[in-house]
This record gives sequence, structure tokens and C-alpha cells, in this order.
Amino acid sequence: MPLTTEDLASTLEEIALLLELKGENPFKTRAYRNGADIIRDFEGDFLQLAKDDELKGIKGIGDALQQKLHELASTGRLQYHLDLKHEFPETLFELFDLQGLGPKKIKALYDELEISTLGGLKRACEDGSVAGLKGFGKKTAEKILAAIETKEKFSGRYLLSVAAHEAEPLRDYLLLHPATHQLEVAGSYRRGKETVHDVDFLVATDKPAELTKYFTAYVGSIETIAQGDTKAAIRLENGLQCDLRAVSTAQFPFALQYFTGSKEHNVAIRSRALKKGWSLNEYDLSPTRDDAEELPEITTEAELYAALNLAYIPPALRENRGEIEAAAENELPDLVKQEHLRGTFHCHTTESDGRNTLREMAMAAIDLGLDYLGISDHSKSSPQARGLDEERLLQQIDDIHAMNQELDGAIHLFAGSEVDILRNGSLDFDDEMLAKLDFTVASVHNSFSLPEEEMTARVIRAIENPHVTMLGHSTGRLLLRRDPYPINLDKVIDAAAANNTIIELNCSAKRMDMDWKYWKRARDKGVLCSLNPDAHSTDGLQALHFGIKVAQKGWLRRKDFLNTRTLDEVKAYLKK
Ligand code: DGT
Ligand code: CA
Ligand code: ZN
Repeated sequence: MPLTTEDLASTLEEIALLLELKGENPFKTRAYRNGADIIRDFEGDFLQLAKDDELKGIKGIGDALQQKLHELASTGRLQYHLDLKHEFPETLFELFDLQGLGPKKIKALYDELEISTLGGLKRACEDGSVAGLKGFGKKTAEKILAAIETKEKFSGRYLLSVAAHEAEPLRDYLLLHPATHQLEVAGSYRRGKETVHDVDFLVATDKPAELTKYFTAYVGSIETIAQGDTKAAIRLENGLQCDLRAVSTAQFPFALQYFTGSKEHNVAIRSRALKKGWSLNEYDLSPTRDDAEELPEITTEAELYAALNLAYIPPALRENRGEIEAAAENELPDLVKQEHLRGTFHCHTTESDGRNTLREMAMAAIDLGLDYLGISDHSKSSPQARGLDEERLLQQIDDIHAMNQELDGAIHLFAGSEVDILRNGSLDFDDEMLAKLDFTVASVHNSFSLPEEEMTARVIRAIENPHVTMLGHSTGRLLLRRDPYPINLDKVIDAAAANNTIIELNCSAKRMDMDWKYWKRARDKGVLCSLNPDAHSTDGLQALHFGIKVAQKGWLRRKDFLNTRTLDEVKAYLKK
């Protein structure tokens, strides 16, 4: 992108910030800030003058600044600026976007608490360490938290479930229009990515301009980003951008295939078409040469894939990770579906940090049509989550047995525990206690910063414990908020396979852990999956709906799950 005058000004401002972070004297920083103001107020082509090294005589732009601006304008980069930037972690600059957080405060946070990321700052605000910092206090910490929330709201990526919450009513709205002949949500949303940047609507219609107009009139829209005769874009209240493309019915299958992506998948598909002498784009398929194969009639996406001698590739698999080769051999996996799920594990109740009681959780699971539900509250080493000690856990086991009596077969509750994996890989309960449970989910909840080797060994030690039924959220990541802890998942998968330990696909919206990219490998090694909502409320059980999409992304089939099995089969499995 070509440099603009504004780029010159904002670079000077950034230099001023960096100098402040370094604690340089205020006169020096002020010179850069003034410089930025002068550039913005200048009447005439400042950029050209800087390129030509003709800045002499402009009041407030001294020799040093002239030189730097000339370097920046003529080469597109300024070494001094880059060197300064390299002195700090790149993530630190995100903090500058926060309302009300200036360089002085950022410097204090960085120096005193080693905070250099938004996630780190959020946690430090929540755990009270920011409030305790000199010059901050509780009010400031609260303000910073609010600013982070605002930033997140507009940060550009959204959890799949959050996007669905907004996109589904908009889908219904579009369906109401009489000229909507066909409608799909394409893009990463259709592919079931765990986070999406925007939501891509596609409609087949003979009145495209009417539809784009109708789209921008949606009550949930706070801003029309673009509106044309065939496309439009709006922003919803939570910042999410939604795009609409209106095409003809004839174009629809091509557009649907194109806008579903992924880009990588599309590139590979297009080159496959080219080999047949066809050019494929978002509107049609056409011959590129005289001796090209004859074009078949195409009215659906499936026919488009068939024309390329491919089995229909479900959207979840379209990531160019082997699906095209598999489709060519007719060896695509028969993917798991929501209706295959017969029960689930890893749910919390008010006994630890859940919001609903055992009874309420059971009732909600019955409503979902599940045959069994595994209860696993936290263990004693997670006091922040009111983890249960042996005495309370024994009581809960009794309560669950009593509840099963009362439920009389409407659903079966399994008594378990989400037992902490301690720092050295041992568990929070001894084997005698664990043996009294129907199942255990073993999870890491602290000491996230162990080196990869130690973390891997820690988790593998838990996997090797015969009382561990399944490994909980394998990397501890919180989507859009906390990175995975360092761990070698290939080794974890091998250990799980060797010990017949299940790995859960924790499908809590903010986790989706283990990541879909690892599941095909795990499955091929014979690792069994359990799709678990990690529900902390009755609503939390809804996570299974999105979990299924992510499970499909992982190439998982019905037979790859524990919780697609019947109650009797699961009872037998857990007895072993
Ligand atoms: P997102 O929005 O970042 O979560 O991910 P997508 O996959 O929804 O990406 P988006 O919205 O930019 O574009 C939707 C689809 O359109 C994308 O998956 C594939 C297709 N597409 C977009 N740009 C290109 C391109 O430059 N080349 C090709 N072949 N396809 C593209
Ligand atoms: Ca998209
Ligand atoms: Zn957990």
C-alpha cells in the first residue's frame, strides 16, 4: 500500500509512544508529537516535500525529523522506528488501543507486572493485581476491564456460537423476503470454524437490488458498510460484519461453492477444473479451449463436485487437508451427526462452579433427548471453582445414585469428577477414591507455564493412570483470549492410544479443545473421542450443537465416539 501523509504523522506519534515507554525525557517525545500535528495541519503536499527532501524551513520540523521523514517517505520504512519497536513485544501495542490507557500506565503494567498482552491484562484486572498497583486502584482496573470488553467486541473475530446467535435471526429475516429463492450462509461459518471474521450470506434471486436494500434495512444493523445492486455489507450491534451477495439461480451453486471456501480448497478445486479445460469462478464454469470436455448441466453444489469427478465434499472438510484426494477415491469419512449423540460427559453443577443443580442439569439433558449424562464437578485443588474434597465427592456420588432412582430410567447419570492434574502429573484424588467413580475427566487447571516437555510428561502421566477415563481440554486454550499452554499433542495422542484413554473434544464455545486439526491423526491411531460440553449451566449443554460441526471438521465418524454408544455399551465400557 502506498504511503500517505497520515502514515507519516502516525509513525511520529508511535515513536513518541515508544520513547515514553522507554522513559525518555518529555522534550524529546513532545518534538515527535508536535511534528505529527504539524504534518496534519500542513497546507500543501507534505508527503511530496518529504520525498524530495524539501522540508527545510517548516516551523517545528527540525533537522532530525526532516531526515527521518525523508527516509520514511522515500523508502516506505524508517529504521529508527523499527529498532524502537523491536525493543518491546509486539502484542504490547494492542494495549495502546484501549480507551483511557496511556503510555505511562502501560509502562507501569509492563515494568511491574510484566503485562504485554490483552489477555494478560484482563487476567491481572480480574485477579486484583492491577488494582493493587501504585497509581491504579480498583476503579482504574474496572475501567480497563470495560475498555478491553469494548475492544474485544470489535476485535474482528467472533466465537462460532456468538456469530450464530446473530446470523440465524438474520437468516430468518432474509427468508421472509418473497424474492429469496435460495439462501445459504457460506464462508467460515458454514465450514464450522471455531471462530469467524464475518458472516457471508448468499441468496439466489431475480431481484438482487431489492434484496440488498432489504438486507441493509435489517433492524439489527447499526451501520451500512456497503450497498450495491448485487452486494451489501452491514454491521450488527456486537460489531459483527455480515455480507450479502445476490446472484441468479443459475449462478447459485457456483457462488455457494466459491464463497464457502476455504480459499485453499477453492484454489485446488479450480486447478482440477482447469485440467479438464474448464475455468471455474464464482459465477459459472466455462470451457477455456476448443478441445475441452463437454460441460454438464449444473444446478447444485453436488453436481459441481460430480462434474469434477469428486464425491460431494461436506463444507466442514473444505480446508484442503486431503479431502479432495479422498473425494476423488470416494473415501470421504461418513461424518458424525447430532442425532448420533446419545449422551455426554463433563458437566458441572452448583456443587462446584456450575449455575444449575444436579436435578436441573438432568432435566435439561432429558429435554435434549440424551440417554445419559456424566457429572464431573471440580476437585479440591481448584478452590476458586469450589472444588470438591473426598467427603463432598462421596456425598455427591450418593446424591447421584439417589437421583438415578428417582429419575427411574428417564436418563442415567454417571458420577464422575473433573480431577485436577497436579503439577507433577499426579492426580488430585488417590486411586481408592477414583475407583469409586463411574468415570474421571483429568484436566490441567494451573501451572500453565511449564516448559513443553514437562507439560507433556505431566499430562501423559495422567493419561497412563488406569483410573483416568478421559483427558479434559488438552491445551487449556481460551479462544480469542488465552493461547494453548505448550504441549506436544502428537505425543499426547500416542500416549492416549497406547493406554486406551479417551481424549475429549471440549466443545464449550470458548474452548473447542483439542483443536480439529489433530483429530484425524488421533482417530487413525485409534483414540476414542468424547464430545463434551463442559457445561456450567443447562444452557451450556447447547454447546454440543456447535461441537458436532467442529467434530466433523476433525473428520470424525460416529464410531470414533464414546458418547454415540448406547447406555448399555457405555456402562460396559466404563466397567472395564
Ligand atoms: P473468515 O471470514 O476470515 O472467518 O473466513 P472465510 O473463509 O469466511 O473468508 P472470507 O469471508 O474472506 O471469504 C469467504 C470465502 O470466499 C472464502 O472462504 C473463499 C472465498 N474467497 C475469498 N477470497 C478469495 C480469493 O482470493 N480466492 C479464492 N479462491 N477464494 C476466495
Ligand atoms: Ca467470512
Ligand atoms: Zn476444566
